[in-house]
Order: sequence, then structure tokens, then C-alpha cells
Amino acid sequence: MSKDRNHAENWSALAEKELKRPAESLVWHTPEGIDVKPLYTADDLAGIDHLGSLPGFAPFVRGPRATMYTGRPWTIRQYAGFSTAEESNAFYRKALAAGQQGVSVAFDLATHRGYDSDHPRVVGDVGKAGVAIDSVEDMKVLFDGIPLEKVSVSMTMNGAVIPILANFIVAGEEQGVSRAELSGTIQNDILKEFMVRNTYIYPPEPSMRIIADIIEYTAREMPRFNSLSISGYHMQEAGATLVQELAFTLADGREYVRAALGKGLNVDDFAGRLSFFFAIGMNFFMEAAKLRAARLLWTRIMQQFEPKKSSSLMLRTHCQTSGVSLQEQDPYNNIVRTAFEAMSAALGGTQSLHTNSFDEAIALPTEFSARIARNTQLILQHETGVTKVVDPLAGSFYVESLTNELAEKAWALIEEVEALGGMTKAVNEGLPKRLIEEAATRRQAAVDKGEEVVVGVNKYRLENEADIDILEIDNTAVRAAQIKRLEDTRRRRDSVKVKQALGALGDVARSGKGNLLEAAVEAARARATVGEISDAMRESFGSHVATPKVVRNIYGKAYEGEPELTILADRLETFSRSIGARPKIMVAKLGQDGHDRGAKIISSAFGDIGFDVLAGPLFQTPEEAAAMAVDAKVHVVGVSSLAAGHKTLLPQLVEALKAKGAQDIVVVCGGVVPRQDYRFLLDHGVAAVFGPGTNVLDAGRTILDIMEGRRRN
Ligand code: 3CP
Repeated sequence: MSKDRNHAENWSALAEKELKRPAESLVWHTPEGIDVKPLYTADDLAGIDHLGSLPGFAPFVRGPRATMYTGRPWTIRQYAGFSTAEESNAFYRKALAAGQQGVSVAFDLATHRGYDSDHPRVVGDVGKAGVAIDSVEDMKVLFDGIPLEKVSVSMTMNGAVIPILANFIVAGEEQGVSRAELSGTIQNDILKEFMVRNTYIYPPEPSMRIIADIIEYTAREMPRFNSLSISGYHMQEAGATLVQELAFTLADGREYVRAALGKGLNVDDFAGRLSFFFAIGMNFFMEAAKLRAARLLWTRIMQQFEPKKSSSLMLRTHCQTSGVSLQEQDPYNNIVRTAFEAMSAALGGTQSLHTNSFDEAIALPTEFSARIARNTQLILQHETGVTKVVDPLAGSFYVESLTNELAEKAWALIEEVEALGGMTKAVNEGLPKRLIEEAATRRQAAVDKGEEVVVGVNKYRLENEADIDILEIDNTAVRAAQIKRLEDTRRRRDSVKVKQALGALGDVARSGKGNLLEAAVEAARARATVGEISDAMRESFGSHVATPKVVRNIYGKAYEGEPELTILADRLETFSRSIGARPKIMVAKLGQDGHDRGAKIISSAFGDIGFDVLAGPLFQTPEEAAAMAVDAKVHVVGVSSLAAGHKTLLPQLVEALKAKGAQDIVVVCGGVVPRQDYRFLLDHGVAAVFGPGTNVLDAGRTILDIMEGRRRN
């Protein structure tokens, strides 16, 4: 091929001839602010520094290990947990026998927030979105028959991280495995909880101390254990762009390193055991490039701390395919989505991977859907040849250029955070949260408008959707079983020892001296519960309470001048005049479900449409929400439910409103609600249910229809 024919100008001319319009019209403007061109050439590699690097060597763009998957493939590590410890244990054992390679525990929301299963605030949460763990007794059952010296265990825990890790250590000990032999990872990443995930307990400052204490303890006592899984996953789930996910995650990492150094630790004693966790969404090449850019930037960040060991510069990561990319509509499409995402994670060089089950947009995975998800990875590892070559995308004009551009854009945002004084300060000032919520609302508008195609949802939609089998947890039975074991444990233990151990932990918390985890291990050994250990620290640390803030003028702006929104806004205006006020909607979150992406988007978009929006706080009981709704004289309460508590909590809310004589307040529900549950909710006084994939304007119209209908009757 002659040089001439490769020349960019020649190409543009030919392209325009083919297209009959300018080649620039093919540029894809991504939410990251990256303009992806239709063609990349060798010219795009000019000035990129990382190109000559090799896997296993800094800056690790091509992977943290020299041989990568050719030596050992990534770990197939499926995140799971539900109901009781017995049921979750049986699920893990079966999964390990069927090819899974590591365990990853999902805890229920009561446990996340440091409540025992008998606490009145968690009636709808116990055993629902994860396994309930109240004490060492539960933890021992959870790992019964699983050799903890061999199988590595990841625990997604951030709020109640001290009691959970303490329980794990003691359960290992009582299984005959010393803490030095335990391998695995604790998520322990609180900053992103304040930003997006919301399973925090204590305010930021003591929370950062908890993290530093865990790093200190594990560095000293648990050499095979990863002390942190610094997570961008939940940011992308909350709507972050890939640049935001990259930047805020790495900036969080830098903050944790500083916290550990502040404890007097040597960087090389802990940095090699920091790990990361990213989401892998549908932007196939960009996701792979993101992992490469993450490794590059982490090396850049860590070099500032002047470590001696190469492993201190190395970013190792777990990945999970994207939950938000899963759709309720035509759900088998999710198998395809997940497979592409998994391939992208592999091409990006992940160390460990979770592939979602196709039904996860609706409910917890069944044994069937979990098998397909696991097999997606087994097929990738054994049948596609993707493990045979290290970093096969290296040298691609597009991917190398993307890697560089993502890294530079993320670096600019990292510097912005730095200028604010680091991530703790940026989080306190609300910068990352605001940027992420704006991105989420923008994306929702793009999907609602059909600019971003989601197959089976806003295009190629099926006329009739068949129900699929889903797993349902009998929350009442799980809670009764948990309470029974909790009571047995409390009865059998030496209460003097428990009191002493909790007192000692309280002293460590209060004085700022000593190590919280070390003290909690003693308390766990004495059979103090998760709730009691959490409370012992809560006494001196206090609790974190977030004030909900809602971004404005993002959704409305995306629809500027479009009749779809104007017609609805006009109808709303007419209705407002007829009732003498703008219809007021309270967007409520009930129970311990802190997933608030949907609630935030609805609040923001409904405000732009013209509703008077009251954003309720997180973690309300149905009674508290009813009282707030009545006080604020709202017309509608919209409950956003993502953690499967809807069948318990919605009827309670309807009853609580009735008890206050406020049955005229319309109750609607949106979020992760399976179709199978719609009838139940409608029969229990819920006026409308908006499942996943609902168009926001459709929801607005339906709510207005209901209000108009009630006014006529
Ligand atoms: C790896 N090893 C190798 C090679 N590759 N040895 C020789 N040649 C190779 N090519 C070695 C490693 O050094 C290591 O040993 C061992 O094999 C295991 O490899 P690894 O890469 O460390 O893999 P793994 O143990 O699986 O650890 C992966 C990371 C860990 C480091 C990422 O943190 C992890 O497992 N994270 C999982 C986090 C997770 O599951 N999170 C779930 C979030 P040594 O250890 O001896 O060095 S779920 C949240 C869902 C949403 C929600 O929150 O609700």
C-alpha cells in the first residue's frame, strides 16, 4: 500500500465521497468529553510516553504481571450472598465445585450499616440483598467446609468493616487457619460511600481512622490480605463517566495512602496490598483502555511517595460487569451484554472478575442465571484464546490513543481534587457527588430521548415480555432464624467478658490510641455482635447524616424546546392552577437501601418538569416517611426501591399514611421491582409501579393522570 493512500487527507476525501457528508459528522462525542474519531492512524501515537513499556514493569500499562493470563488467568470471583449463612454457604460450595475460583460475600444492608437482625430499623432488610451476619457464629456457618487457607475471600464491607473483619479473623482462627494465612480482600473504601453508595455509619474523620487502623493491622498481621478495594464500580453505577470513575477512585486511593502514612507506616509495608475495583460497562474499547490508564496513573501517583518496592507502584484490580447496563426488558439480552463486558475486562487486564447474572436488573440471581454468568467467564478463559497473549490490544492506534486521552483527562480531574485539598475535602464539599449526579441525569435524558440506544428498551422493544423465574427471599423467615441464633449466642456467652471487651474497644475509639480492629477481634471472640461492636464505636464517633441535595437544570436542558417536555409541563401548569399549588412529590428511600441514583435522577428531572420536589433523607422507616409527607403536605410519595424491601416497606407506608388520615396522598413506587410483584403492590394501595427502564417523562405523565383522576372522582 502506498504511503499516499494511507494519508489522512486522502482518507477524508474518500470517506466524504462514501458518506456524502463531512467526515467530522462521524465523530462520536462521548460523555467523557472525548471525541472518538472514525479512524485512528500511526499519527495518533505521536508523543505518547507509555508505548514502549512491558508487562510486569512500571508503569504497568500492559499489566501488573509479566506473564499475565498466560501464567495464571484472572480469578473468577462471583459476588453472592443472600438469606441466611447456611444458604449462602451452600451456594458458595456449589459454585466453587462448578469452577468458581474465589469467594465474594454480599452482606445484607442491615449488616452493612451495623445493625443486628433484631433491630427495629431493619425489618425489611434482613437477608434481602445479601447474607445477614450478626456474630462469629454466623460467620463460621458461612465458611463451613470452605478451606480459608486456600480459597481467597473478598468481603464487600465498608460501614461495619471493623466487626465484620474481626468476625472473619476469629472464624478463621476457630476453623484452624491463623490470620497470617488468610487471603482475600476487604473493600474498606468509605470515601465512595459518602459519594455514591451510602452504606456509611460514622462521619468522614473517624471513618478514615478506621481505614488507617485496618491497613496498619493487616500490614502487621495478615500479609496475604488486601486491606482495601478502592472502588470506582459504584461511581459508574451511580452514573459517573469513565473519566470521573477513574479520577475519583485514584484520588480516593491517594487519600488512603496518606491516611496510612499519617499512622507512621512505611509505604512499602502496605502499598502492595492495596487493590482496586472498577465497573466495566458497554463502551467496549474505552473500558479496556480505562484499566490500562488506571495502572499508568496509579504508578504516577505512587511515585510521589517514593516507595522502594516495585509492587508498591502496581495497580491490581477486580472488575464487575455493569449492573446499570442490565435491562429488565428482554432480559436474555443481558447475557450478551455481560459477555462483551467480560471480554473487555479481560482485554484490559483485570486480576479478578464478577460477571452479572441476566436477571440482576430485577432480582437476586437464581442458580440457573448464576451458572450462565459463571460459565461466561469459563468459556472466555478456556475457549476463546484470550488468555494466550499478554495485553493483545497493545499497539492499537485507537486503544493506545484512548488510554492516553483517558489518563490525561482523569489526571486533570485528580489535580482539581488535589487543589481542593484532597478527596476527603472534595467529598465534604460535594464536588464528586454533584458531577456524578449531573452525568447520571444527562445520561437518563439521552436514553429517554432515544439518542443513546438500549436494545429492547428504547428501540426494538418486545410487544409482550414473558416473566422469568426469579429468586425471592422470605425475609420474615430469615429474620426469625437470625433472631433465634442471635438470642442463643447472647444467652451462651460470658456477658462479663463481652462487656469488658466492648469497654476496651470504646476506650480505643475515644482515646485515639491503639488499634480498633485489634480491640474488635477480642470483642468478636467474646461473641459481641456486629451491632454491639458498631455501637461501641458509635458512642464516641457519632453517626453520619447526609442532607439530600438535588441537581437542577440538567434534564430540562437536554429537552430544551422539545414538545414532549413542554406538553407535560403545560399540563402540569394547568393542574397546578386547578389545585392552587404545584403538585408536591416527596421522593422517599425506605429502610437501609442507600442506592439513590434513581431517586436523585427522578428528583432532579421532576423538578425540571415543574413538580415541587421534596427529596427525603436516606434510611427512613415507613412511619418516618409518612410523618414527613404529612408535615410537608405532599400530594405524592414516590418510593425508590432497589434492595428488594418493597413488599415489606410499601404496604407499611400506605398503612402509616392511613393511620394519619392521609390516605389521599398518592403512593407510587419505582426501581428494581419484578413484574411478579406489581399486583401485590397495587393490591396494597400503591397507585403505580415504575420498573427498571421507565422513561422519566412517562412516569411524570402517569402520576399526573392519577392525580387528575383522583381530583375528578
Ligand atoms: C497472579 N499470580 C500469579 C500470576 N498472576 N503468579 C504467577 N504468574 C501469574 N501470571 C498470583 C498473585 O501474585 C497472587 O498471589 C495470586 O496469584 C492470586 O492472584 P491475584 O492477581 O492477586 O488475584 P486475586 O487473589 O483474585 O486478587 C485479586 C485482587 C483482590 C487483588 C483484585 O483484591 C480481589 O480479589 N478483589 C476482589 C474484590 C471483590 O470481589 N469485590 C466485590 C465487589 P499473592 O497473593 O501471593 O501475591 S462486589 C460489589 C458489588 C456492588 C455492591 O457493592 O453492591
